[in-house]
Amino acid sequence: MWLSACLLLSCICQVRAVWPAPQSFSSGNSVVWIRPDVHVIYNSGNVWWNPLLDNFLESQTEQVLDVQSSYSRGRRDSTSGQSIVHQGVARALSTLFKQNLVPWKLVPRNQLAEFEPAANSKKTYISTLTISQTGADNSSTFKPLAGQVDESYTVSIGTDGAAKISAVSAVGVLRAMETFIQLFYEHSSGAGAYSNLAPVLITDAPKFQHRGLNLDVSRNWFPVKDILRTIDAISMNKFNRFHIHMTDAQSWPMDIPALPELSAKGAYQTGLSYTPSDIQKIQTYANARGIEVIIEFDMPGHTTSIGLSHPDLIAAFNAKPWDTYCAEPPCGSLKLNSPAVDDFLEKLFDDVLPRVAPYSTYFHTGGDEVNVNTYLLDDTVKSNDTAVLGPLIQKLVDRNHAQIRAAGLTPIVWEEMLLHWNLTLGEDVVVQAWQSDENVAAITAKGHKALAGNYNYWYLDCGKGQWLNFDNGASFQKFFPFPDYCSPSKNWRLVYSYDPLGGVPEDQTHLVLGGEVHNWSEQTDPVNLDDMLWPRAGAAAEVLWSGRQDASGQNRSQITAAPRLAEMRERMVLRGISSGPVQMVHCTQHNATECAL
Ligand SMILES: *[C@@H]1O[C@H](CO)[C@@H](O)[C@H](O)[C@H]1NC(C)=O
Ligand SMILES: *[C@@H]1O[C@H](CO)[C@@H](O)[C@H](O)[C@H]1NC(C)=O
Ligand SMILES: *[C@@H]1O[C@H](CO)[C@@H](O)[C@H](O)[C@H]1NC(C)=O
Ligand SMILES: *[C@@H]1O[C@H](CO)[C@@H](O)[C@H](O)[C@H]1NC(C)=O
Ligand SMILES: *[C@@H]1O[C@H](CO)[C@@H](O)[C@H](O)[C@H]1NC(C)=O
Ligand SMILES: CC(=O)N[C@H]1CO[C@H](CO)[C@@H](O)[C@@H]1O
Repeated sequence: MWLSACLLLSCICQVRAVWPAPQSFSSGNSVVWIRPDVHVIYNSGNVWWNPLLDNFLESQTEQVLDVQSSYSRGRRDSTSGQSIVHQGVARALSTLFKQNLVPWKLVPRNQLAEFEPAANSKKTYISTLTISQTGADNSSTFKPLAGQVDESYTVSIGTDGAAKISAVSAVGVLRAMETFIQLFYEHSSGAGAYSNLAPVLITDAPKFQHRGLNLDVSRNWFPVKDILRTIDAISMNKFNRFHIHMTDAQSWPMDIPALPELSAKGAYQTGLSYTPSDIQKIQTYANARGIEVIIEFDMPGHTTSIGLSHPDLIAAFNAKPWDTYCAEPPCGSLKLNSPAVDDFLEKLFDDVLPRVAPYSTYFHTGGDEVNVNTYLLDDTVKSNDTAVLGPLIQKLVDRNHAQIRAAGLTPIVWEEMLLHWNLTLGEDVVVQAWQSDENVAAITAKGHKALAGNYNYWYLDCGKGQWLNFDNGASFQKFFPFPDYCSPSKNWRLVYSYDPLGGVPEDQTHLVLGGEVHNWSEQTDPVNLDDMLWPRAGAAAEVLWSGRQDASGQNRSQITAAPRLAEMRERMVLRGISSGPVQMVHCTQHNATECAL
């Protein structure tokens, strides 16, 4: 009965599971169950723990593992990676047994019984999961430059219940575990967790080295718990970078012990700022999930919030009419020819960089949307002539980047610094594009490493309409019905259609490290955060991990992606992420084929 049902529905059995798509995935339709007391063997053959019976998870995950500080204390390389694997496997198995999916939404209505194996049948069990890590981890494993960590892995499950994972690095094991748990469903009778895909053989590695999500935490305030939940969600989708657009004109939400007045006066409200221990917790929490946090201090524009505590450093502070002096109110920019600004920056970076550097290898110094007219009001410059401003911006960026390098970090800048201001940047500097695909190509043409993320595809904030209010006069008519500058909303299909390499000549594609999907937060706060990011960021995650094209060179199709993304969305919801739906249940119950056009 089960066998014939499965043959009948064998396509359903085959196409489901695993987001983002592995590079190579073969599977059958045999059922294997997994024991809740499954033993995990890691490398040397010693059985480690049993995640549910000995309450390992409860005792371990609250404690945030500080892998980098254990490196700096000189512990053996393997020890730290081993703890990361230990915790990651425990978290994954806990998800498998406690937050797993009963797949009623994935099969036609009232056919779950035909899809599920009989609960009282004789069961083949996975009783041991064998994990082999073939390489040694080092301190770069958890804060790599692009290319320094091997995230590849294999997963196999035999029809006899033999389950094996192999990876070069601890991070590869984490990626493998995310894949492994997606191969299982929860039985509706409570009989346990099973996979109906055996034999499974997956060989996988990311297409791009830099797979990021950028969250703006200045325009609206996000408590640490929302940040940590977002790190959970991005790790489920195999992202490896979390870019925090930390500071902007509107607020300065980060405590700087050497300059306490910055957040005391610049945060939206006393206390709505990240303490050094919050930042360390965010970074170590991310490291333990194979993610590197990249903090951005945007400058010289987008710095008005500094003026709330240091009015002497900021030109055109809250200048009006704002649209003459900046892209978004309140206006304000660091003065460009002021020794006091240099002293301030020295002190700021001296405080922050040593605290960030143990867990991260990049620091983003911003540089977007510099408005020339702002410097007409800068008493140290009094000019909007780019021939005057260019060398001053070069000096500011050189100063910052020298200090960043001295702290062992690598700078990232927005594209304008290279493409608009024509700055001379170090070879190490990564340039982040946002305005067009042509600009990604222009960055690589200049020999720089680039990050893609064209706002026409990968800006998740677009399409909510204007946040400006218009009176009933001419501007009301002109802006009616009030779309924002990048309307319409970028739905997951559009996000999925984007190729980070689009427009980049073949001989320069190696310079595209990957890309980032962005959420500017003018209209996002903790209440709608998950729905703004998911499932759409997941669509970018698959492009970055699996590539826009599949193994045969064809563009990946929405029709085959939709059922998998819909399943992933269900799994994310069970894991505490309030993702919006991919489609209506009718489509998900029919493998999306009924909803194909
Ligand atoms: C499910 O979708 C895949 C991919 O489009 C298709 O090959 C398969 O025939 C579909 N199966 C069913 C049962 O509709
Ligand atoms: C760690 O190993 C990677 C891969 O072999 C290498 O690129 C990196 O430089 C190493 N880092 C350190 C600190 O040794
Ligand atoms: C520079 O300032 C002058 C007024 O001093 C103004 O006429 C001109 O439009 C400004 N240039 C730009 C590029 O905005
Ligand atoms: C940068 O170079 C481009 C191309 O030569 C030029 O069009 C542009 O005006 C330059 N920008 C500045 C700020 O000088
Ligand atoms: C594949 O997708 C890219 C955009 O990502 C598009 O430019 C190209 O035309 C597509 N190719 C085909 C054959 O549809
Ligand atoms: C790099 C970048 O995207 N800068 C700005 C572009 O527009 C958004 C939305 O208005 C701003 O929030 C960004 O600061």
